[in-house]
Amino acid sequence: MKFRLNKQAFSRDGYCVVKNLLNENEVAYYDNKIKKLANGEQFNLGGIYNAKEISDIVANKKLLTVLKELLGPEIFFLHDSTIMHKTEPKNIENWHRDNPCRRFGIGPDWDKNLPYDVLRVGIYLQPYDEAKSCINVIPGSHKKRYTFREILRFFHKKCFSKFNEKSKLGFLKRFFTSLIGKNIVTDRGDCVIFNANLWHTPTETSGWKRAIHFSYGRNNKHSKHFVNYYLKHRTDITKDGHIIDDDFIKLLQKEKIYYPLPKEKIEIPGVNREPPKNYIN
Ligand SMILES: O=C(O)CCC(=O)C(=O)O
Repeated sequence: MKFRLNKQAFSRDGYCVVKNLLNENEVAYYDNKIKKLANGEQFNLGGIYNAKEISDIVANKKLLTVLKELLGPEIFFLHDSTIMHKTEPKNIENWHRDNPCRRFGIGPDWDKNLPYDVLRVGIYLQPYDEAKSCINVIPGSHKKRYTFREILRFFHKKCFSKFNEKSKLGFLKRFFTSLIGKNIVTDRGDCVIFNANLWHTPTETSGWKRAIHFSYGRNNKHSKHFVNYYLKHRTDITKDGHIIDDDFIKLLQKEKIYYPLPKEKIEIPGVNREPPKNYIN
């Protein structure tokens, strides 16, 4: 099956949508497995290797074909992954980046000579009619520090960050959210691929949201830092790489998408938001 990709728009905006990446049978399979794993609870499982019945999704042939179109013939799975079974509250808007160096221009992720190319993949399993779930992105924010939307995001954060689910003026916050970012509607089987350094946020849902997120990159320093960040700095999300299941590693090796697990934690300038003293990019 051939998916239509606009590579020029992907490079400019930092995201693309692959409608119906998974067919009905695949959606039903993964959806049921996640429902069973979650057992009716809110659930955000870090480490897809913890869920053997669904971990093969990272080697889905159609997905790998699309990713190779975007990144080139040699791609690697970068070891962070989350399985989601949750509802998102009202006023959830919390734009963030997923790369290690989140402040624009600070740290090796922003090296002008090697454009950032770690990609996040979100695969959604719930019908939009049921969950009303979107991912909201700020197009172009992976490349530009200041855009009109970015300035609005700054004011949004200053004015609305204290608004919680019960705030009477929450509608104002939601109105501004729709001005700032682009709401991408997600339906059963859809896949959204975005640069890990693109501002994005989930939006509120009206029902259970089931989704799987993980990342890919090329063999370069961005992938090296990303893997090290998630396995050695963010052990709150992923457990230390040493416990990754052997069968999962064999699957990655068979598909030639295995990125070596790091032995040591490395320092990544800019990773803690503040630039280190005397840092020059
Ligand atoms: O896909 C979504 O709805 C949001 C995912 C997200 O925020 C993330 O992966 O960091």
